[in-house]
This record gives sequence, structure tokens and C-alpha cells, in this order.
Amino acid sequence: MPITDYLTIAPPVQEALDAGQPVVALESTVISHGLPRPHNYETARQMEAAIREAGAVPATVGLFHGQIVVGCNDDQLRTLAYAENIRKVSRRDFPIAIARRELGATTVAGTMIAAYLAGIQVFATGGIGGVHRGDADDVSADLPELAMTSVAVVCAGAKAILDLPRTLEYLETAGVPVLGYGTDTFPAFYAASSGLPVDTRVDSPAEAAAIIRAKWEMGLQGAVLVTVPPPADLALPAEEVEAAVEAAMRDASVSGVTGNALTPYLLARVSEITAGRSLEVNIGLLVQNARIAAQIAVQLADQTTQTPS
Ligand code: PSU
Ligand code: MN
Repeated sequence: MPITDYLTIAPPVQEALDAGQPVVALESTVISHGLPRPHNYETARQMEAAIREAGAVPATVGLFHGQIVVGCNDDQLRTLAYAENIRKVSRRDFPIAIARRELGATTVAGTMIAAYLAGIQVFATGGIGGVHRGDADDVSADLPELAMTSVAVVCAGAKAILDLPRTLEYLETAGVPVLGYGTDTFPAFYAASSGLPVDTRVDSPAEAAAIIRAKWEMGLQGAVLVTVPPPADLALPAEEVEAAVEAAMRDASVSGVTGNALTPYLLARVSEITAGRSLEVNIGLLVQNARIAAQIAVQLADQTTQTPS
């Protein structure tokens, strides 16, 4: 079956792509499984607005009746925010969700696949998945996807619930450049810094775009990871995040939460433990990342149209 049978690109997104205008993909797992209602819907709208303000077109990705939609409309965003039983769709889940005509929310890996199929170069999220703490065999499908799929991903590092040194080792092995946007160290999602060095610091969207472009012009496949510290006025102290994550992990183990339910469980538990402050950071960094991704997409589009032949 041709790809067009299961991929629907919304008209505003297709028009922008055809005209070489900047487009930013957004994931939906964060809407359906990562944030509580009604913050999930409101944040999805705020991220789209930040992208438009920066001069790019947002394209939130989701699955509706097994159709991969790139560029959800408002009804679809509401469905992703409020429906029950939404499948979390990573690489392994697409075939199942498509064949069974399901409703699905795409993870970082799932969104990268859809963005690549649609021809979108830049994607904004909160935190990527990574190697889980205490269980180095639980490796998010986001990591191999970053290794193989050529989409630039703007994030606040990997979620604080993960083993960050092991996650960075994986990215190094996979050949994924890790850029620090205005920082020399890998951000720790809720906290400004993990203390671990990034591969290089960039201080502007143009600098990030030049590195992304160089990778793909060389013919190297895979992502460039642009990591942005959470907004300074919202970031939590690293020790507080650490204590909350450790408590949440103990609760998860007592409750027997595993598999793809673990990440949503830990995020919700950390939010309870920090009295909602981790949620505020999460929302703030998502909107900030959307804005910076749009600025990078604008630079990439400019460079593309300026390329001498
Ligand atoms: N970032 C957030 N909240 C989230 C996620 C990322 O701020 O909920 C999601 C992403 O969709 C990511 C997923 O791909 O968590 C990772 O899940 P797992 O660890 O099960 O691979
Ligand atoms: Mn996992």
C-alpha cells in the first residue's frame, strides 16, 4: 500500500513544505500521556502559537483511525488531550495502530518517523527518552531512532528520571551530535544542568542550523540533538529533582509499573511530590523549545533557499 494511504499531511503543512517554508513537528505522547488535563491541551496550543509567532508552521502528529496525521487540527488536539485509551505509538507500534485503525499519540521516535516521511526537518519536544536508571536494558526506542532518522530534535535533554551518563554514551556511539543551546552542559529537564558536558555549545539558531545542515550534507543519517536548559525562572534545584525522582522510582517499583507505562507514571509522581512545580517547568520548557525549534527551522529554510547552485 502506498504511503499516502496512511499518511495525511494537513493542507497548511503541505503548502508550507511545498513552498520551502519552515515547519516544526510536535509530538502527541506528551499531550496524551505526559501532562495532566487541561494543561495538556493548553500546552499543545501554546506550543503551536509559539511556533507561529516565530514564523514557522506547527505540525502536531497523531494517529486517527489508523491514519498518521501530520498537522492536527483543533478537534484532533482535543481528542488527543481528552480521549481515553490512546495508544502510545513508538516505532514498534505503528504497524499495529495502522492495521487496527486506532487512535494513537506519537512518542519522540514515532514523531521523528512521521516528520521524516512528511519531509519536516525540525521537531520540538520536552525531554527525549533514554536509558532508564537501575535497568540499563530498558532503553527508550527514542535513542535508536535518533541514530537513524534525519530530523533535528530540540529538547531539554533527557527526562530527569533517566540515567543521563548512559544516555549520552549511547548518543555518542550512535553518532548523534549533542548541542548545548546557550550552555556547555547537558540540561537535566527539570534542572538547568546535569553537569555532563555537551559536544559543543551554540548561541544562536543560525549556529545550530549550520551544524544540522553540515551533518546531512555529508550524507550522514540521523538526528542532531539541540538541548536547551529549562527557563531559568522555573528550573528546579538539581537536588530537589533528584530526591523526587528517587521517591517516584521507589513507588513505581512497589506498584509494579513497567514498560511504556513507566515514563508517564514517573512524570506524574514527580509532579505530585514537587507540588506541581515540575509540571510548571515541563510546560515552560515545552513552549520555549517550540519557539527555538521554529527559529532553527527558519534558519534552515533560509539557508536552503540561499544555497547557490
Ligand atoms: N517529554 C515530555 N513528556 C513526555 C515525553 C517526553 O516532556 O511525556 C514522552 C516522549 O514522547 C518520549 C517518551 O518519546 O516520553 C519516552 O517514553 P519511553 O521512555 O517509554 O520510551
Ligand atoms: Mn522503556
